[in-house]
Amino acid sequence: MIPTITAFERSPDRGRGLARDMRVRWALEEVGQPYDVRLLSFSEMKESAHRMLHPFGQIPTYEERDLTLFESGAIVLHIAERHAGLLPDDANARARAIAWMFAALNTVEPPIVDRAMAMLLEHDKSWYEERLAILEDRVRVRLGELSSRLGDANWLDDAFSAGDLLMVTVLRRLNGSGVLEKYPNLCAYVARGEARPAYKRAFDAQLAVFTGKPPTSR
Ligand SMILES: N[C@@H](CCC(=O)N[C@@H](CS)C(=O)NCC(=O)O)C(=O)O
Repeated sequence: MIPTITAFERSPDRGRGLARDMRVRWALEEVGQPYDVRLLSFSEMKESAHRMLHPFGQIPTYEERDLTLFESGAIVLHIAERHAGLLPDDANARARAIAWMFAALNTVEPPIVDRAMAMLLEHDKSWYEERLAILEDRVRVRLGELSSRLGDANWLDDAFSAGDLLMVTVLRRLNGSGVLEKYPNLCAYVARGEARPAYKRAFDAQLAVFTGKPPTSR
């Protein structure tokens, strides 16, 4: 059965791969699983029909037979556990890859999202510049630590895994910000992720929703 995910009918990022359905699309593309997409307006996301699937009225969700999931990390983990290609076979390596999934969403993403939210919602406040500096420092601390750990490796723990998939989608939020660019190995890491054919197919599919033009990379 083909799973169905939900995505923005009109994504605020204009389909540039920042909405969190991108992670799910990318994971599905990596494992070669076709999927359907149900597009939702902001008001539809808050209606009770969607809240039955997602208690917080957000995207993405994932439906497959009698299973409904929310939270992009949980969905990617589910896909990675059901298909080969996103988690190593070795039990210890698999546990480490899952640790990187949590690290991406729980340790690296929060300061990056806090910075983005401040830029979006607080830019007119008198204390904005001061707060932004604090938030950027927090991002820099995490990037510095991640950069040291990655070193000159291609991926976080040997082969590409769902941990890298999530980490790349998290770091991409900083593309062009001038913050990520201070860490050349992280920029190269993100570029490696973006160069994967599965990433490109997922990106094109998400962009096509916004432009209304069919994806080119299939
Ligand atoms: N932790 C959740 C976050 C989901 C989330 O923030 N989704 C955004 C789109 S990327 C959304 O639906 N925003 C609209 C809203 O919250 O009203 C996940 O990873 O799935």
